[in-house]
Amino acid sequence: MTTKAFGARVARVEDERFLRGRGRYLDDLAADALHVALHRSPHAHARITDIDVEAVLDVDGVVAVYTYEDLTGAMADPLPLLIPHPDLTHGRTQYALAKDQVNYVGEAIAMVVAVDRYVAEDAAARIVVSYEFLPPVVGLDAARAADHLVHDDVPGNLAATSTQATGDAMAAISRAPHRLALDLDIERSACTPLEGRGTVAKWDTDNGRLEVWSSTQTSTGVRAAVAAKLGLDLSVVDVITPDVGGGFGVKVVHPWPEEVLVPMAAMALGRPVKFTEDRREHFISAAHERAQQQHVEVGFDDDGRILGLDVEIWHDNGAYIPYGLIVPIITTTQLLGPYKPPVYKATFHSLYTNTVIVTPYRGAGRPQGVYAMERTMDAIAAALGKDRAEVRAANFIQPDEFPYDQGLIFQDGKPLIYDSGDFPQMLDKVKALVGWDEFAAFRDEMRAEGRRVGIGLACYVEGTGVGPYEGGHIQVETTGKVKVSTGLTTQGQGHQTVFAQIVADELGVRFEDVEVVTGDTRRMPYAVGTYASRAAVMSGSAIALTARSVRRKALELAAEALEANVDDLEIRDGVVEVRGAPGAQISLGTLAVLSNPLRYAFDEASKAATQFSVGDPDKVPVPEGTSPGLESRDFYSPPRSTFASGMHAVIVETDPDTAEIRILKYAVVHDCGRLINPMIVEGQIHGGVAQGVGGALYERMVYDEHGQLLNASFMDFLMPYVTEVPETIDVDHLETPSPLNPLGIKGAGEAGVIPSAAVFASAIEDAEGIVITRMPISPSELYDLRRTHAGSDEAAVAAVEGDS
Ligand code: MCN
Repeated sequence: MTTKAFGARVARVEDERFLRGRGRYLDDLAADALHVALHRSPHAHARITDIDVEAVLDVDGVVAVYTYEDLTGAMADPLPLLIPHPDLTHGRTQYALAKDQVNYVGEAIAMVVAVDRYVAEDAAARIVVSYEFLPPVVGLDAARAADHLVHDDVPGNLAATSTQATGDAMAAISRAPHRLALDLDIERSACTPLEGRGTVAKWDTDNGRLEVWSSTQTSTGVRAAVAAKLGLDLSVVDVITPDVGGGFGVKVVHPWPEEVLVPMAAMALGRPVKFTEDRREHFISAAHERAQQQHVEVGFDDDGRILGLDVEIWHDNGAYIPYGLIVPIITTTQLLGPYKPPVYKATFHSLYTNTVIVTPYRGAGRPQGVYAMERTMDAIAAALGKDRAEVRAANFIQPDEFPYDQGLIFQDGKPLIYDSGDFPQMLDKVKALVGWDEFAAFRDEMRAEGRRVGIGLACYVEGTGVGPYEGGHIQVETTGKVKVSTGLTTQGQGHQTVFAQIVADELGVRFEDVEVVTGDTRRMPYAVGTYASRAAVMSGSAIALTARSVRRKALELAAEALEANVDDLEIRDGVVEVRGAPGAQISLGTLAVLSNPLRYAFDEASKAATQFSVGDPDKVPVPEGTSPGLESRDFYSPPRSTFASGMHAVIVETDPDTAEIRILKYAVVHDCGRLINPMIVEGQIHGGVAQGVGGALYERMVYDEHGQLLNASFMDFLMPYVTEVPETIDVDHLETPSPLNPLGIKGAGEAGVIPSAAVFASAIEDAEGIVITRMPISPSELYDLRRTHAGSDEAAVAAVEGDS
């Protein structure tokens, strides 16, 4: 191996294209396409008694209009429930177009196809739907009360109740010398990527082939869903993911109604059709996450060591549950973080509400779990009057305890076994980075100036690189260029760069000679998708294994051509050399020619190849079990997930008058095993922290009691600007390689956002001396909290019960 790209701060190859405006996003495609607009329900809960499309039909420029009545075959069935679970006893999914009932504002009822989006929207507005109103169930309190039901046939609004336990937690808690109970709340938010959802479809009538472009996180999933829904053979459907302007989880659901409706219309009309979601549609008809109520009971000893932990969670899954129970399963399992309570029990209830569906958003249930656990750690420290870092350290799994089995089942259905980590060292690092031990002096200094500051800490463990598999295909061209493809998709994570880094090292070629394609089913039809911070582990490993196969093949061919021993060969910058024999060499491009017994001299490489001979003339040119071409397609499938970890610390200043919350310092220590590209990982962490700042301090979905989303625009939904995100985020890494994959890597893509609610709650509580139990928290809420707690000494220990 002569190059050293793995681990280097290589600049992203994709950036030049993006920065020069050469990105090609969904809406840049198919300029000649017809456009789709959806008529969406303005009501949160109603029976549809009539749909009148009469007024649309004579609108100039309208080509077609569809309602549920026009759906046939599998299109008329509800959309799939992607991840069933035995505890999901009442799974409900929506129809591509509402059948006889709507269950949230924004649910699609009719689709208009027209010459442009303007005509389509105007026409869609002319559709008259008659409703019989039903009482909306909005928010977890209403769902739990179940005075009204979202779905008639789902008692108690309960999609599922699920429990995992390692023993009798309440018994352990009742025996503990100290006990606490906490009631916590975290609100709904959403990932709001820069680019909304979108789909283009073209039906080739002559050849019976369907081409679909989708701004998706899983092109193979969309392909399978489209084929199944439209009754097509998989082999006639291609799905291609163009550049994607952010996904953050929301684009992993498949198929979205529009992803099957658009191809259906393209086939029916024989013309390209396009749907591009607008911002308001994204707010009201894509997906949200986070909303949970949590009740925590904990028993602990004098050192703050947990002796028993019992958690009950009420999770708002919105009107339907296409993605199954993944989010609350992650919350209840990942809640444990770097800690090892000897007895743990967690129960969650997943509840229907008449609001937008909830599916994974970056972090996917972990921010809520970490919030519950870290609030608990802070409460234990407060109850015992101990340092918050010390209490955490007392509960850490120790470095010599890996692999550590938490005794639960993780989201992938496999045992929750942590593969590696070093939490004590990580805590030392984050304390040093933020200045934990110097903070008391800093607080005094600030106090003397009339300023109020607080410091917070939050730790997490993150299961990444979830299976089942991912693949890589590598082909060396006769020019020496190396073409790589993997089936999962890219939304801005820099995959073209990192996968090229892996190939450059594994194959021994120049980084610049490697070109990576993702998310194109024509190039790689077998793939899963980009979510659960899995691309580096899954596709990275698959590509590394593939590169090793190609390397083996190249060396075997070169050994024949150079009449040398394989062990004496090395590959440097795309040229195979015989060690110690200057001049005895052959390029990979030439080997690519020799690998294909079709020996026409089309190009320079072919001419150069004529001086070499490979293959025994007495043998068949392509013996059984071999294949022509210097290429390979290999797959990687892990035994189970690998567990990354991290700790964040923040110093905030709260304004004594306005309650404004300012970030003075933000520190992150992160362990994602071996780093492929530290610059990209840091970028991922920075982006995640920015999203986390939004989630902790600004963003929430505000529904009124009728189920109307009151802040469905960026005028009202507050995303943080650069002015709110800390200019400097101090990041330090720890590398405990994963023993589960060939490169020792763990995922990193969600890390930045996971502990945000927890770490800000911790810091604001520290600054204010007021227990924080609801997140996010805005200045006006902090102001109200201050007023409620003014003069109340017991405020800081409000949640304490038992004898502590
Ligand atoms: N990486 C690395 N070394 C490691 C681990 C990761 O260099 N040890 C690099 C990877 O090669 C990749 C990036 O860091 O370039 C993130 O890797 P990984 O953790 O595997 O995550 P994925 O690539 O699978 O991305 C998914 C993850 C998730 S789940 C969400 S949500 C998310 C995220 O990443 N959405 C994103 N980051 C995003 N970034 C952008 N710009 N846009 C999104 O929609």
